Formats: sequence, structure tokens, C-alpha cells
Amino acid sequence: MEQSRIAHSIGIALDRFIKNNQEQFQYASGELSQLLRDIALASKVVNREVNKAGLIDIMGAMGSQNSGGDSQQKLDVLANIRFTRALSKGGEVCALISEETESYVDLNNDGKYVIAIDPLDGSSNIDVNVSIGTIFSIYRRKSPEGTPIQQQDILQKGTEQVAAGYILYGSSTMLVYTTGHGVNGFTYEPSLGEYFLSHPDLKMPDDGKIFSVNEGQALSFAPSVTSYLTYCKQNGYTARYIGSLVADFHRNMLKGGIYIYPATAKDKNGKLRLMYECNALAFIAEQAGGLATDGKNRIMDIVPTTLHQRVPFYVGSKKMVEKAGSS
Ligand code: P6P
Repeated sequence: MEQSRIAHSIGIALDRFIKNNQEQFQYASGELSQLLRDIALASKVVNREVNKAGLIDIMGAMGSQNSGGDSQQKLDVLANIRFTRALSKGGEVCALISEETESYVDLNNDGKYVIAIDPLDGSSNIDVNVSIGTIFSIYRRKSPEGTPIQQQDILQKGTEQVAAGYILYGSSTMLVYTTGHGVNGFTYEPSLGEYFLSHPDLKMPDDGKIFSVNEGQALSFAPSVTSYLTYCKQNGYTARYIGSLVADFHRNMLKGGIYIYPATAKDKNGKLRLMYECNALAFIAEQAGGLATDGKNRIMDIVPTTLHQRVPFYVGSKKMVEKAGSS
């Protein structure tokens, strides 16, 4: 289709949507627009690099490790650079928490927002062309603007998020976000270089028949996890596990399902990180009518104690997460 018909045949552009809805944002309206625009811009650059990764030498591992000891892929480091640059230019962000950096990055003492980000989650899938994603949370700083960043700005619980979202670099690239007034999904049209509203007011089915868990570690699961998985199998549920959190989460949000990364012998508190993976997806899940817990407690109520803290993660259709938590 020529470009004008593409633009006419799909929803409102992201920029226009943000402007039309910025009165919902509890702080100065222009600030959120700027933040989301900076994130969207960086994602377009990352999307281009992810799409050509097979052609130029940016596949594979860097030979270095991130804060959690995970092998850093070249694209992990590239994505972290792109998002850090984009977020520092806008001036709105005082500190950035990233999976790729040991401590938080001090960006601008005058900034009003703190961003927690996993620049490229699922990066081990890059070399085999499986969907990967970016996950981000946006917090308002607690300390006065213009002063040095404090612990209270950094370790905020999930209920303090003012916005959260993810970008899924898949068969098409999507940006999905919430500011606490529902969830909306935008699909990227590369020929126009724009995101367009494609999934307005996303709602997660209350129940579902898809469970996403890596059963390779089932021998070390707690009895409650084993019991729930047995229940799923006895009731004919489908197992779907991509090994890329954003992709599994997105499918389960559209179709109904549950993703579980429980405590295992290898990861005593689970593998996923509270600050830049679980809180963001928990916010989106709850805004879409779903639920996110650590098996017992609401994820967004957990008070973080360390930057890269891991938590067991149960997220998806409300009835499924409740059932898993009561097994
Ligand atoms: P495992 C990717 O490394 C990730 O953080 C998530 O995207 C994914 O769901 C999970 O870890 C996969 O972990 O142990 O099943 O390979």
C-alpha cells in the first residue's frame, strides 16, 4: 500500500495519542509526552539494529557480563547506549536504573523522573531470530529537583510507577504502555517511521488455558508450583514458552494465560528482576485486568531492597494467578 493509504488505514499516531491523553497524566503534561517520545525514538533505532543484526557483526556475545552475571550480547550493550542517550537528551530523567549497569546512572539533577529499564530482554534469543523486548518503568523522584539523587528516588515500589511499558521486537514491532488509565498498544510502521494505535484499551482475559514456564527446572519447583502445573495438564491447558518474557507476556495478555518464573534450585528468588522487569509488567497486567504476584504477595506492593533484586514472578489472567497462588 502507498504510504498515504497506510496512514489512513490504521489508528492515530503515538505522538498525537499522547498529546490527546496527556491531561490524564498527574504531572506537568508535556513531561510524559517528552519521556515517551524519547523512549519511542530509541526503540526505533534499536528496532532497526535488531532487524539487521543478522547482516552486520552485532550478533553474539560481548564476552562481558552484566550486573547479574548474565553474558552481555552485543545488542544488549547497543540498546543500553541508545536508551541512555535518548533519555539523557530530554533532560526529564534524573536517574536511570538498567539491567546492564551495576549502579544507577546519574543523568540530570534537575530531572523529575527515574526510569528503570531492561534495554533488551531475552537477548539470548537474538542469534536465533526469536522475538525480544524492552521493558521500562517510569517513577517520579521523591527528593527535591536540583538536589543529588537519593536512595528514596531509586528503590521505589511498583505502586509508585507513573507509567510503564514494553516494546516487542517481533513479527511486527509494538509499543504497549500505561499511565494508570488502561493499556494501549501501538504498532510500528517502518515505512512511515511511526507507531500507530493498533490495540486500543487492551484487556487481559480473566481466565485462560495457556501456561508459560520452563519445566526444565521442574524437579526443583516448590510443591505448590508442581501442583498447579499438574492441575493445568489435567485440564488440558496448552504449554507455550518462548523464553522471551515480553513475547510470552504479550501473547498471554491477548489470549489469556499465565507466565510463571518461580524460585528454583538455581535461582532461589526466581530469575526475573523486580525493578526493571516485574514491576512494569505487573502495572500493565493490573491495568489490563490481570494480576501479578510473587506466588503470594502482589508484585507492586513489594518494597525493593536492592537495585537488581530478583523475585518469583506469576503474571497473567487474574483467575489463573489466583489459582496458582492458592495451589
Ligand atoms: P530460562 C530472558 O533471559 C529472560 O530474562 C526472560 O525473557 C525469559 O522469560 C527467561 O529469562 C528465560 O529464562 O531460565 O527459562 O532460560
